[in-house]
Amino acid sequence: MAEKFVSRGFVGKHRQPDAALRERIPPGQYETKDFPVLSAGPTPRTSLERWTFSVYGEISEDLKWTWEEFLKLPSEDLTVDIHCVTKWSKLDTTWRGVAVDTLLEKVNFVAQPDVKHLIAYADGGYTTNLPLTDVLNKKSWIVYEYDGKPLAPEHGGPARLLVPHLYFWKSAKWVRGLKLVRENRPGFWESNGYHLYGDPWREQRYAGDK
Ligand SMILES: Nc1nc2c(c(=O)[nH]1)N[C@H]1C(S)=C(S)[C@@H](COP(=O)(O)O)O[C@H]1N2
Ligand SMILES: [Mo]
Repeated sequence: MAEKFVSRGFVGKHRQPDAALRERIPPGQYETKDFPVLSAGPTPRTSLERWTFSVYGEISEDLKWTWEEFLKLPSEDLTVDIHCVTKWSKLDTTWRGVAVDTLLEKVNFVAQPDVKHLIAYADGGYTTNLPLTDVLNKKSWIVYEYDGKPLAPEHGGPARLLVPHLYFWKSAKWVRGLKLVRENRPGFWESNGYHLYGDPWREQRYAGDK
């Protein structure tokens, strides 16, 4: 009995990560249980009374939500794996937030066929670029809870973008708006040597990586 417990709990779970879990770690990454903080500058502090979220750019009418309005939007709980370009991956992270589909619902993309990209803008000046096809169809969210609690300021609270299928630098912390644009222009890290797209499964870490 005791032996069986030890072999299953110790060898099975800790010594040899199960193949299904290993398959969820992209090439060149390792799994961490920690949640490292990576910020290019100080943590901005915007009060919830002054916080707004905007969708603007190449659209006929800008959209804007206050914090109170944002919390009333349909939200969902999600469990996803995240992958940082500095090589850590974290499995089964749990979040709550609003799908970007919900925010872009009223935008008439049929009338704007050239608008195929967006730039996420965050407090503190951070930006990152994304193709529209990578944020729509339940691929990205504006999240405000992590692990059942309000998102901590150092991890992007009150709200951050979450794009789990791309390297985590695309998940802009303290995000305040999405600007719809025609051209795919590099954001902050993309202008500083990171890949324009950033697919962890293709190891698109730096500009020039295929
Ligand atoms: N506004 C903003 N968002 C950001 C960053 C940043 O410096 N500023 N860093 C990015 C990078 S490089 C990573 S890996 C993740 C880190 O998120 P974390 O600190 O919650 O782990 O946030 C991304 N989003
Ligand atoms: Mo990163």
